[in-house]
Amino acid sequence: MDKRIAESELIINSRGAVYHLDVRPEELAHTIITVGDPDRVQGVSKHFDKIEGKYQHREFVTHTGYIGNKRLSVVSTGIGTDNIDIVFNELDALVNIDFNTRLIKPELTSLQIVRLGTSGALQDSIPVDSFVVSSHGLGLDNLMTYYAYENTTHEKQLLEAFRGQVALQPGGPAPSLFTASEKLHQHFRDGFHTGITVTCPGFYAPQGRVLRGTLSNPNLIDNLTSFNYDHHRITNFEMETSAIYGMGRVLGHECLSISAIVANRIRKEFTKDGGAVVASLIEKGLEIIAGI
Ligand code: R1P
Ligand code: URA
Repeated sequence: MDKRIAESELIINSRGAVYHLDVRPEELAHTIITVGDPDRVQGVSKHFDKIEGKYQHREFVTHTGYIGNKRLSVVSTGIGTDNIDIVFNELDALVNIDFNTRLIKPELTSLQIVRLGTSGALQDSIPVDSFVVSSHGLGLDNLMTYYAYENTTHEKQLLEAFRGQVALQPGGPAPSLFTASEKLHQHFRDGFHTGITVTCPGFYAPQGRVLRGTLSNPNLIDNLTSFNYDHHRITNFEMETSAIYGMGRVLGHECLSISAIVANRIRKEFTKDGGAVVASLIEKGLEIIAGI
């Protein structure tokens, strides 16, 4: 069987770079920070001691450089799990597919990937301007239904409890759930809340926000907030984490998602200075990541 990956499946541009990211294999570090907002990339790379290269195509901005001897890339994903599908397949291709032969490399590389994002808290006890590490990503989008993967026994138990406790709208999503990389999570305990992060396919109705549209599932937030299984609670909402953890499972990368809490949906509060809390998350996150 021809194992060569065709030009239509893995698109490499005239620069020899992967299509959406416009990054070449040698331009990517093996420790990667992902951020949603393209402008946040510079907010991370300004802390680098040396910048080796800057690349951009569409909303995907990548800066690669060094903190001390540690080589890092920071990549913006834009918003949503559909973008995570693109970014993660291309990051994986950059390290695990030979761009000359178009064959999967015999020795695979496992990347370390940490998301530094923003999020809304679903517990009264998690105030704005605090930080949450996602112990699990629970997807209410449908991205992971397109991939084959195995859940652990504990993940299956959590999913079963979720299906029993949280009613979703008829014809709604098939929830997916994945655990954070323990190798990365162990470095992010002090100063972080920890819990299950729910990943939504939108910012408004999918996160229970009402402006002028009417919700099909008005009890969603209450049910998520009161979910409890084996001391696991849902701490927050955002739009990428479950796909990051899911794609990490499928492709064999170590992934962790950390969020600055900019909104508390229970107290109905919003941060007074989103820039400051994100800047503080970046500083704290980089200090830890540079030392791993
Ligand atoms: C919505 O405003 C966006 O903010 C959050 C959500 O996940 C979504 O991407 O994360 P970022 O600030 O990292 O983009
Ligand atoms: N990002 C989200 O997706 N939701 C919030 O409430 C805040 C940030």
